[in-house]
Order: sequence, then structure tokens, then C-alpha cells
Amino acid sequence: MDLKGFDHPGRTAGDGTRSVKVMIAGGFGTGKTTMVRSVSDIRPLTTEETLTQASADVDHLIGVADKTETTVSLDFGKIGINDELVLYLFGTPGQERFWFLWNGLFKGALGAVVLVDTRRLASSFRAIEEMERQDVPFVIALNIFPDSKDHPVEEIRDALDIAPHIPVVACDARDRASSRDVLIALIRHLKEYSAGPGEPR
Ligand SMILES: Nc1nc2c(ncn2[C@@H]2O[C@H](COP(=O)(O)OP(=O)(O)O)[C@@H](O)[C@H]2O)c(=O)[nH]1
Ligand SMILES: [Mg+2]
Repeated sequence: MDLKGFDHPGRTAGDGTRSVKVMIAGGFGTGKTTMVRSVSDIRPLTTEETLTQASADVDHLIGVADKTETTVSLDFGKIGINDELVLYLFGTPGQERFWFLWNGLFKGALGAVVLVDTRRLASSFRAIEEMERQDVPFVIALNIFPDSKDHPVEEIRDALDIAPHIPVVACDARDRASSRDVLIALIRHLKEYSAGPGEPR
């Protein structure tokens, strides 16, 4: 696939390398930290803080039983896609209710991946809404867990009320190649979007 000539704004360095900020969003425990860690070329930065019992009460840990910590800071990673495009990945903080604390969290973001756990679709509703509200183009990545049911993609699209032009792809966030494919789907989507003003995003 030709990813060259990706003429979206972003930052261009002296050597012609373009840096693009990408958000990795999605509900609690959907695999954001896992994806940033698996795909990053550099050792990703993460600050994890152990969940307090008080927080556990409101985070509905049912369904994410083996998860003992949540990210309250940003995951940050970097991946070179080719010799002219570098993505800087910012995992959104684990709980959307904290997003307002992150002034400028979405500033300069050209696109986002919204991770979805198909066993808990509702956990990603707010992340999707937020991308629409922030007007950040996004793709949906269905992170497949061992006991995820094999739903047809179109069924999930309907359930999440995702417009037809928005890519919905399946992935394994633990797998570098799979996570990279999600980012490539996002770049293609951004490329299509940047093809003309007034296009749906
Ligand atoms: N089986 C499976 N487990 C995953 C996958 N992605 C994440 N996990 C596990 O699910 C839990 C939540 O992932 P995490 O990345 O911390 O979620 P976050 O809250 O979105 O950052 C962790 O225990 C991960 O090891 C996946 O693709 N497959
Ligand atoms: Mg996390």
C-alpha cells in the first residue's frame, strides 16, 4: 500500500519526516496501554496507579477481573511507519471522567484509534462520543479476547452506531503487527479524509 504522499498537516522536520499525533482511546480495560506498548519503537512511558477500592466501585470491574491497575496518566509511544511518517501515540487516561483534567489532550491530534472490547461494547461509548465531539477522525479497533464472541463486523458497527465510512477492524492489541495494521487503517482513513474538504469523517 502506498502510504507516501500523506499530505495531512502535522509537523514536518528538516529531514522531511512528518510527525503525527494519534490518540489511542477506548473504554477501561480495552487494551490501550497494551497497544501502545506492543507497537512502540521506543520504550513507552506509562504511569500506572493502583486502583483504590473507592475507584473500583465506580469502574465496574466486572468483566475485567484480572485487571488490577488503571492508567491515570498518559501512555506515550512512537512508531515510524516509513521514512517520512512518524506517529506519536498518546493513550487516553483510563477513565473518561478525567479527560477534562487533561487540558489540550486532543490538541493537534490528527486521528484516533478507539479500542472496543466486544464483550463490553458500552465501555467505549463515551470514547466514541468524545472523538465525535472533539472532531477527531477515528477508526474502531475491535480488540479480540479469547472469549470474545465472533460477531460480524457489521453487527458491531450497528450496535455502536458507527457511520459506514468509518473503518471497523479487528485486532489483537498484544501483537505488534496487528496493532500496526490498525494504525495503517487509520492513516488510510486520514488520507481519504484529507482528499477533499467537506468529506464525511
Ligand atoms: N487476551 C487478550 N488480552 C488483552 C488484549 N489486550 C489487552 N489485554 C489484557 O487486558 C487487560 C487490559 O488491558 P490494558 O491495556 O491495561 O487496558 P487499558 O485500560 O485500555 O489501558 C490487561 O490485563 C491486558 O493484558 C488482547 O488483545 N487479548
Ligand atoms: Mg491503560
